[in-house]
Amino acid sequence: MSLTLTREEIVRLAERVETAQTYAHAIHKLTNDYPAMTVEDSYAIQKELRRSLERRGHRVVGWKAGLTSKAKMIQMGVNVPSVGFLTDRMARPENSVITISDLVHPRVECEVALVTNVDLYGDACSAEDVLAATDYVLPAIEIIDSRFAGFKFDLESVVADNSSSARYVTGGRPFRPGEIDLRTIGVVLEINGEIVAMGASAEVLGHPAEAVALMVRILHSMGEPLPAGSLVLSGAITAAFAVKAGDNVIARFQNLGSVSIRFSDLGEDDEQCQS
Ligand code: OOG
Ligand code: MG
Repeated sequence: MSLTLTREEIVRLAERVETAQTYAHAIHKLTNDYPAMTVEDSYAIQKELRRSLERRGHRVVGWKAGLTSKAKMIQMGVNVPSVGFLTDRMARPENSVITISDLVHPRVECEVALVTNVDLYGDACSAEDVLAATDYVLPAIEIIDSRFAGFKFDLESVVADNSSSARYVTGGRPFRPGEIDLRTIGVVLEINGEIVAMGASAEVLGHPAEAVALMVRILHSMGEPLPAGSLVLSGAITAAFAVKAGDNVIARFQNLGSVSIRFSDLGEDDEQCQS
C-alpha cells in the first residue's frame, strides 16, 4: 500500500473534514471523489487534521481503537479496525449535558478505557505489553459522529474522519488492571431507562488489551508511539445507538461503575445536570 494523493490533496481533504466537524454538517464520503485512495492516504489526512487542530490549540490527550467488535463491524460494514486521536476539547464530564446541535448525527458506545504510564510502540506490541503499561482502567461512553452522510462510509473515509471521534466521557471508578479480569466485564447500555444493548468486554477482539495492542501496531506503521499518560478507548463492546435531544444515557459496567450523560439542543454544553 502507498500514498496515491498529492500533498495538496491531503491538505485539502483534511480541511474538508475539519470544516464538516467544526460546523457539524454532513459531507459525502471521500472515496466518492477519490475511489483509488488507500488507507495510508487516509492516515495522512488524519495526521494533517491533527496538526491543524493542534495549531488551533487543541491538545491530543489520547487515542482510540474503533471497529474492534463484531457488533460494530457488522453495523458499519467495515471489518478492519481503525485508529483515531482524542483531544482535550472532546472530553466532557460525567453527568454533563452534551449539545446535540454541535454534532451531525451522534451515536453512543460503551467502552473500556485505560490510561497508560509508559510509552508503547513497535510492530510487536502485545496485549501483555499493554497491560504492563496500564496505570488504571475506567468505564467510558464514546459519542461518535461520522461526518459522512447517512453515517455510511468505508475504511478509507472513516479513518480520514478521525474514526468518527467527537466526544467522550469517563466515569465510574478506576481499577488497576491486575484487580479485575478485563475480558469479562459485563456492560448494560440504557437510553431513557430502557436497556438497548448488553455485552461483555471480550467482544472487543477477545480482550480490550488486544485491541489496544493492535492500535499501537497501527500507530507504529504511521510512525507514531502511544505516549505515556495517554487515555485510550479500546472500542465499542456493542453496536452504537443514535441519540437525540432530551435523551438520558447510562452505561452500567460490572464492577467499574456507571457513566451517565444527557443530550440537549439548548447549547448548554458542559453544564452539570441540575437534577
Ligand atoms: C467508526 C468508529 C468506531 C468503535 O468504538 O467501534 C468506534 C464508526 O463506527 O463511526 O469508535
Ligand atoms: Mg468507539
